[in-house]
Amino acid sequence: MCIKWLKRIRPLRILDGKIMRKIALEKIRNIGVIAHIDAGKTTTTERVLYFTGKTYKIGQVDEGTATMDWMIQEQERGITITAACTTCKWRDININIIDTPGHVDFTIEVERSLKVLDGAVVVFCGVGGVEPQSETVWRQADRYNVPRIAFVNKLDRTGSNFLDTIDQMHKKLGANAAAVQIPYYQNEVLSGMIDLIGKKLIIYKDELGNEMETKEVPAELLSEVNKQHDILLEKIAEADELMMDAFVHGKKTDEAQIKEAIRRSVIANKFVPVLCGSSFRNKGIQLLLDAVCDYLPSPADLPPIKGTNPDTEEFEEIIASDKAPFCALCFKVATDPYVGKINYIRVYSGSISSGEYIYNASKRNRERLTKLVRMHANRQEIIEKVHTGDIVGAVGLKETRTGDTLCTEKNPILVEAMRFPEPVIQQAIEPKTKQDQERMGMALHKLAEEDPSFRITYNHETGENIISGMGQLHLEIIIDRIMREFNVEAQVGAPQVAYRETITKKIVSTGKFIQQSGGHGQYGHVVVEMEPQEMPGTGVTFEEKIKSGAIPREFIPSVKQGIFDAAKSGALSGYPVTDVKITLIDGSFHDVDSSEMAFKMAAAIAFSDGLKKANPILLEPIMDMEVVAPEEYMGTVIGDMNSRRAKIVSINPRANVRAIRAYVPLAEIFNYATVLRSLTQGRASYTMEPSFYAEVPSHIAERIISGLASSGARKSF
Ligand SMILES: Nc1nc2c(ncn2[C@@H]2O[C@H](COP(=O)(O)OP(=O)(O)OP(=O)(O)O)[C@@H](O)[C@H]2O)c(=O)[nH]1
Ligand SMILES: [Mg+2]
Repeated sequence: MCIKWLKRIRPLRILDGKIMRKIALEKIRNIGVIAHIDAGKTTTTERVLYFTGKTYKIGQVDEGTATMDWMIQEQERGITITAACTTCKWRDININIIDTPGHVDFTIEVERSLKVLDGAVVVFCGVGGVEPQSETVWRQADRYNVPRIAFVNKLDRTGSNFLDTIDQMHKKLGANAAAVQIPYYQNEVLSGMIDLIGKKLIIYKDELGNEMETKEVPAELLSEVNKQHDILLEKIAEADELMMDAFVHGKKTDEAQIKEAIRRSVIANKFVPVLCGSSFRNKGIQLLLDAVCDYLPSPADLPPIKGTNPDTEEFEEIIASDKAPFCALCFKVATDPYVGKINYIRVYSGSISSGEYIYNASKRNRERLTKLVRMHANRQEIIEKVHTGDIVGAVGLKETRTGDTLCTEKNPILVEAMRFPEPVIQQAIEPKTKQDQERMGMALHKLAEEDPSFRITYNHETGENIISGMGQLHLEIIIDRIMREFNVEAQVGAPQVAYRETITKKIVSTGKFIQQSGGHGQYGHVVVEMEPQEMPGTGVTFEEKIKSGAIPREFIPSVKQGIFDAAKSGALSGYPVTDVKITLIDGSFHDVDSSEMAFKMAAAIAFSDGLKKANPILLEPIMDMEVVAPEEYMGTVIGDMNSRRAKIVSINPRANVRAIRAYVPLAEIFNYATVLRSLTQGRASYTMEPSFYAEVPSHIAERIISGLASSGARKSF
């Protein structure tokens, strides 16, 4: 009897020595926490870990004890830098959470997280409302079609306004959002919330938020609650047919029906329920967790993702099922001091065990998975097997990089790659000694592998290593890591703008690489059309329209390679070239002397010569900037902005301050934090993010090209 029973509950997998059964797909939620900087993402995630029993003590961002902000640089600065994953359980649902950074310099972390997540909790600050970076992450979530719920945080603070934040979500984000709760204050202290679906009051009984009591809605609030309840139903009806039908025909809907309608419309990405609370005061987290389970999709609820078969180049659907062939996407690479390189993967279909071989369809090679780990911020738990829907760490994959698809050799598939932002700022870095040079080489390689928005180049003219990234803070953190983690002493130049070059005229250019003086010669000849891209931001593209075999097919990839190599350095000042459309239209070859190398060289010559003829210009990054300052400083701040070539877009009142939105060239706002502090006695704040590239005015371009505007003071570390 006993043996039989034991057999029946045979474990399907072992987790760190503990017996665990495989989790049904419907019981999984893969969610991200996204928001403007400082909105309270990490504070909220720490509370989630506490209330789900994952941690026994609440981690505090301000004390540097947050589990999710584990990097020393995060703890010192009180900000999140790297997206951290963890897993917890609420009710019978397993939740994989990724806490993302809000600072725009680390936008790649949001981008890669949204790529693999099934749903998101968007946190808003109840005082700041919909801040610029909230708009950015919202647009990112739109791009990946990620269903979301909203949590308006910091409602304990004076000046916070829950309903106004929802109003801003309508106006600034165009979101079909409505409150499913409203905050409840007693003597101006946030003490609970009123659930608008069931129309009941939930009061917190203790500071830690462990005890809650459900009560009737106080009579004086009934009319407001009824009004908000009706608005909620109306908004859901806009997104859900069944609800619309009930609404139009005046049918009564019960609590369960309303919740089902919310779930359907959230998964369809047509509605955003808005919750409220204060993570710092431990209010609203349990209800947020309920909403994550009730409304956000499981991997089974979403339509299958599409991939391309690399052999046939045809689209194929990847079915979320353990029975389907294995397919996963590597979305992050990190180096752990003990485990070594960890590839974070999201499994879209099938399952795999440690020790098995996988096929990297992006690199077209086989690699062995030596270990599988479940990530808890920077800690790992060893697991034997991963299943569809899981987000885990894989160890042992030497060649696999961010964006690579892992699958089986029999069923190769490529999941659409993610977008990596272009760096806007660069800095020279020189090691002090020979030993430092070796260590720095290793450090730069490892860091670039972890972070696709960080690039390394070598300036042949000056003999300097140049590091490029998304902003001053990004490079500051990279330099700090090079010094501390890799023990490198280095000198760094002042941060400089990463300019770009482009062309303004359509031309035809010819490139010849012909050497025929005795022995085996070289013969490459290409004719290309070069024109400005219609859409800025498209980058350099290559198309081939060769007629009647003027260039044999086998040499076309070399032509493309030659062009992309040459595009790394422009005609004016050697900055990378962007937004040029190249069409290969003609050329010729020699039966014996033509080689891949000869065509690569010929293409590079055609491109470089063409650039000079096509009226090249210099482009600079323009930042979308918001300065929030008290009314009395408006004149000073605007005056200063005007002296920085800023174009002011809007000035809006916000609570008791004003928000100025402007486009400013990055070159004009280095170290703006210090400037703004002294202009406003520390009473203003600002955020900015790269928005687009624009032509540098000619008098400034001349100075940059002649080298006058780009010398930077050296800093030594
Ligand atoms: N008063 C109040 N302060 C809060 C609340 N939630 C977070 N904070 C504070 O806001 C600051 C930022 O909180 P974080 O949790 O680090 O914010 P974040 O969104 O993770 O920030 P980044 O990851 O750097 O973008 C900290 O000082 C928190 O203590 C809240 O509900 N009320
Ligand atoms: Mg954070």
